[in-house]
Amino acid sequence: MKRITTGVLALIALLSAGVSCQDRKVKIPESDPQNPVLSDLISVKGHGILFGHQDDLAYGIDWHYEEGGSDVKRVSGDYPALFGWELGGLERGDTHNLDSVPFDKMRNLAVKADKMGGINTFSWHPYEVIEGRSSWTRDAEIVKHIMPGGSHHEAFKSQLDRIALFLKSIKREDGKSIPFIFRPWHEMDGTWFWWGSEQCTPEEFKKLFVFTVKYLREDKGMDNMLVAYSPDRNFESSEEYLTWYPGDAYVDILGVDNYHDLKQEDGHRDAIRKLHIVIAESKRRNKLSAFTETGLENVRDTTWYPEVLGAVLNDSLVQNEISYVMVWRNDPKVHFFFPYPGHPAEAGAKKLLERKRIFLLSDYNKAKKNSK
Ligand code: BMA
Repeated sequence: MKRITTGVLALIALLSAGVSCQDRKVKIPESDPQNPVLSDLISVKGHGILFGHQDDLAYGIDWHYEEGGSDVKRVSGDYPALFGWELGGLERGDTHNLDSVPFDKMRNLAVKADKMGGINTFSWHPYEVIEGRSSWTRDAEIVKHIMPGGSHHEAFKSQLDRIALFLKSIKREDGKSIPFIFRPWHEMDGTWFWWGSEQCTPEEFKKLFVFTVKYLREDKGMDNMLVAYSPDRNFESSEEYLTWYPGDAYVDILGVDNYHDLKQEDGHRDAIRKLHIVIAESKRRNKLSAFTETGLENVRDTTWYPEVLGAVLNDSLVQNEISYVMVWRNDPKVHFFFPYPGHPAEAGAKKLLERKRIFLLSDYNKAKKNSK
């Protein structure tokens, strides 16, 4: 019975997603329900929230590029269901990203993640193309100069060409490029990136987002790409959340990044309230929703996983609607967001990941099977 209900629900969701796809102005052949990542996420929605970790397979505390390595697995016994990767540096032709991950290794690990049944999601902290400054450049007008008609538009397109070349080169054994989630121009409601709220207007930002997605999909043929919209937590209403929203044709997953609220006393209530806004908008638009980035730096509170993030993920609307939650990377030299064996927060994180409705890789693989 459960299987039949799940199947019917998935079919309804697929059909309704299909309606929204017809409204799209750009032709997105595989970003409709045929995209396997999209249809899998739709089919398991409400059964469990996928747990994700940035750079999980690449390095962790006291190890890097070890076969089978994963801090999430070392603590919980299983890999995450979602694997985050960072592209910053690729746009200028670097061989390693800004966190020293070689793109060749990233490609192999993303192929492995896909083969194991996981989902890959890519963030991007690009160097700007005018003077080559980092994403954290606050005192320069960049966006308007890289748009069509701007002085550095062609150079910006070359940056996107490099991104496309790499993402298309991540292939399955049958030669097909793997489906993935791209999350460009994130945290635009903050002031720390050159595409942030003080560095460009919402209109300029929307043009940047639309241009990026259209260029990658239409000119570069990246029809295997889902796109996530993820402001940081600086909104209190749907209107504020949508200030930078580029339009339904260019977004598949509505998300939010939120570290700040979950550092405050009782901040889980604020985080839940904001996720409810994200969920309401995603439902209105027949889109998926996600908690695209979170974490507590160096996991300095042992109750953070089971009681703080745990409280957010226990909220019934969040549990029924959010597709995934991703915590940030474990860099031994800079900062880490998931505990390692022997760390005081290990038991609490394990406890959260043992919950029935939090999906690690094998839970996700089982849920996909059951929904078919
Ligand atoms: C930030 C930090 C930086 C890193 C950047 C891109 O949140 O982790 O150290 O360079 O993300 O991954």
